[in-house]
Amino acid sequence: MPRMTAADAAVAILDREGITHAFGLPGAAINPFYAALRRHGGITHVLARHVEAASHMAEGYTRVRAGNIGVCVGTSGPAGTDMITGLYSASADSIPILCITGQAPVARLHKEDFQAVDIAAVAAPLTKMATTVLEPAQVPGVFAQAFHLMRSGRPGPVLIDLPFDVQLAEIEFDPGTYEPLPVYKPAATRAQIDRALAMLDRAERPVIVAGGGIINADAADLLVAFAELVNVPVIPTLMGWGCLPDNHPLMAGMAGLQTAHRYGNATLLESDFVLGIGNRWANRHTGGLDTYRKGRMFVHVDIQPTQIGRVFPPDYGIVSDAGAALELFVQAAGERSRAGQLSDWDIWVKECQERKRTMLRRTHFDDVPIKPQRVYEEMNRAFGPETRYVSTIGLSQIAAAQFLHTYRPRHWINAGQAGPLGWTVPAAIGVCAGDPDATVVALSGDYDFQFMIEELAVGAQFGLPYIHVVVNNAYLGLIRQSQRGFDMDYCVQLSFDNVNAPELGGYGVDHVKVAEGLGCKAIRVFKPADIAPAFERAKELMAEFRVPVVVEVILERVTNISMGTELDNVVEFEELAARKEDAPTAIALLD
Ligand SMILES: Cc1ncc(C[n+]2csc(CCOP(=O)(O)OP(=O)(O)O)c2C)c(N)n1
Ligand SMILES: [Mg+2]
Repeated sequence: MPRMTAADAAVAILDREGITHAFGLPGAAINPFYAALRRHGGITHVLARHVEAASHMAEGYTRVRAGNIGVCVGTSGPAGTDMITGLYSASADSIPILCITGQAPVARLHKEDFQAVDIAAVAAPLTKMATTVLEPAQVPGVFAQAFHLMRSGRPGPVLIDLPFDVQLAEIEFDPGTYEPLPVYKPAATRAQIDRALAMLDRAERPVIVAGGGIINADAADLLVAFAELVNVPVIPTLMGWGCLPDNHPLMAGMAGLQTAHRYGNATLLESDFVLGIGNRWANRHTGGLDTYRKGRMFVHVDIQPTQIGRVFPPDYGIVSDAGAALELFVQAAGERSRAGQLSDWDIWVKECQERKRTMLRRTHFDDVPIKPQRVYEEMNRAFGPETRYVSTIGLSQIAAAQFLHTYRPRHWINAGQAGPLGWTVPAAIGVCAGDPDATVVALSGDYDFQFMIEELAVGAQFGLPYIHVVVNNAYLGLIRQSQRGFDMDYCVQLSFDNVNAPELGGYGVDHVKVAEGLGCKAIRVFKPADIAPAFERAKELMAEFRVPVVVEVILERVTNISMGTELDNVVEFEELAARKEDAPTAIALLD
């Protein structure tokens, strides 16, 4: 039996489980693990500049490809606590990441040791498992269990905390015969699917709400096949966006309070039946439940049994992996279709399409300073369907969801539920590491960008090029807008006269200089006509220098973006599109 340190065994298991990348930074308590990484030599390590960033890089890496699991590594004490936000974000969005931390030696855990914190207890509510391994011989079993848990049921993160002496202890372990544990995924039965289809059959105006579970299950093709077979419009959630292309005739728009389309909300409110697959009924999607539920019947398919009925009791619930359920939905609907037993919803589909064509928001403005809507219009023109967008939170993200287009699963990569500021730069770097050939375009408000701007250096150091669009209003824009309810504009201004950059006219931080200082390229734009050339130049710079390229767009300071508290009271602050010239990059044009 091969004898090796527990840290060597851990790294060997990472390899056997398909891990090729790790994001992190060393410290004294995790050095034995780094020594094992070095001896192994087969895992690419990306050195983050902040440990929280390493956890977000891991998340971006997981999200870009089915089967990926991002690994983040840090030392004891503050490194673990820094990664807590990443664990929260990953667990909230059902994304598996493995967080590995160093720890004080076992005998010193209760003796005021430097940087010894009970990280397993801190991480417990945010993970599927969080454990400090006290016995070296348990290390292989704990890692095997971690991968089993991350991949089984509703995916989510795991934390493994390794005391210094546990890492160094020698154990018997044979990597050659190591085998990943079987993965558990509940699957719907045919009887359950038939029951749901019978309920669907009685509906007059049905919709499918397609959640992120479909993307996690890598089942977007099955969703499209099923929707086409039954000819039922699809409303993706923010996490499900991209599971059918925005230009698909059955893409009815997103519904919600903020990240939604006018036509998506109108169609949801017109519907009388909702089949939710792999979704959570998150409140940013549903708004008030009375409005959301009124007059409609609900079927809910979810991989986690306890999700059924958690937000409201559905009329029928099915516990299933989204992919397993959709396979049966396609099979059963195919049989009904061949037997001529499917209802005809053609008129309803055409009504949904008409709403998609007519209920548009205006994007074409020529104002200086630039209105944000115009930026998204230019992005739609400049970036093709292969683009993987990465974003976090803010008016920037909300407007992006309203105006950008997504055509493929895993091409809208967003921290949907936790929305931690600072997520965007490191997540984009993780996406680039996970898919080096991808066209990656990140989008941040100025504040999100400033949170973890230092990570740009990681992109420059490791040759991970992407375009980062920064929409700068010198405001915590979303919070400024929500403070209207308190009749205040308090502690939300990012503007100041930068003594080194008077040309910024009071917009504060000189993002171009900071980005350049970190080894990246950067362009600043003040006028609408300069946005498109800036994007083209950014593509050239990215190709030439292989570093992140920032395009900063100086926006008007105050723009309120459409949002509301109920699906039927979303407030529009700008004039709506009246002619096709008002929204020239909308999917279905007004004419
Ligand atoms: C860690 C963290 N703190 C606070 C918030 C609350 N928050 C959400 S959006 C926002 C302002 C974002 O400003 P910016 O990135 O400039 O985007 P804008 O809304 O101006 O487009 C804040 C403070 C958060 N999401 N995350
Ligand atoms: Mg801002």
